[in-house]
Order: sequence, then structure tokens, then C-alpha cells
Amino acid sequence: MTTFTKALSTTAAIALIAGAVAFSGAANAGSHGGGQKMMKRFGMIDTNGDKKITPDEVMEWRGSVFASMDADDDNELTMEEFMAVSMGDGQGKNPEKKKMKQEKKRAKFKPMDTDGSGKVSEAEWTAAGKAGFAKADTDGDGAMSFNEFRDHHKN
Ligand SMILES: [Ca+2]
Ligand SMILES: [Ca+2]
Ligand SMILES: [Ca+2]
Repeated sequence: MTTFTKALSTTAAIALIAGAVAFSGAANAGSHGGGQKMMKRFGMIDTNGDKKITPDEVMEWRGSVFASMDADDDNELTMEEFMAVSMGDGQGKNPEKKKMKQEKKRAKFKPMDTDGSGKVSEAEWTAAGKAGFAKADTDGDGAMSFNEFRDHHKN
């Protein structure tokens, strides 16, 4: 192989990578309701990959989310702790949309704090997760399909 063809194939490889990056960027920017992002999130929760989310998987997921939000490790979430961690929504969106999402998130805090202590304990967090799961499982088969997951997070 001459130096010239070597250089050429390297250039081609770089162009290919650049193209792939551009393509995935475009896909993310698509306006189809963030389907890909949703799919990714679904896959993260569906740890055994059977395309169904079971209550166990949800609880495990929510447990890890809780732990990542609970910055001072006191097993209770303050509003600040809750708001500080993004759960994957609203990043890179326009500020107006982001603000709306933040407001929507803020509104979720109070209903979870069922004893009105001003903090959401792990038990309160888990209870909210269970209630959410029951609501999302619209066909009542005890598992959340991707469609159920998507519909649940749409509104
Ligand atoms: Ca805390
Ligand atoms: Ca509480
Ligand atoms: Ca179901």
C-alpha cells in the first residue's frame, strides 16, 4: 500500500465517522416526540431486555435515581435535591421549553410528600413509583410495554 492510498483511506474513515455523528445528531433533533430518547430510557430500565418493564425493574431504577438525587445521603429528598438532577428531559432544548419541564417537575414534588414533611422519603418515593406504574400499565398485565411507557411519559 502506498502512502497515498493509506492517507486516502484514513480520510475516508474520518469522513465516515463525521457522517455518522452528523446523522445521529440529526436524529436526536428530530421532532418526533423524542422517540429515540424514550427508547433509550426504556432500555435503561428494562435491564433484562425483554421489552417489558416489570415492577421490580422500575423499583430498582427508581432506587438508583433516588440515590443519585439524594446528595447528602439522608434518605430524604429536598426540593433542591430533586430539582438539581435532570432525569434526561429538557437538556439542549430551548430555554422556554426547559423552564416548562422544570415547572412540571417541581409540581410533582409536593404530591409525593404525602406526610407533608417538606421532604420526600425513600418510602414516599417508592410509593409514588408504584402508583405511577399501576397507572402506566393500562392493559393491566402487570408489566409496562414500550407503548405504555411512552404514553405514560407523554403527559
Ligand atoms: Ca437528601
Ligand atoms: Ca415526606
Ligand atoms: Ca401492560
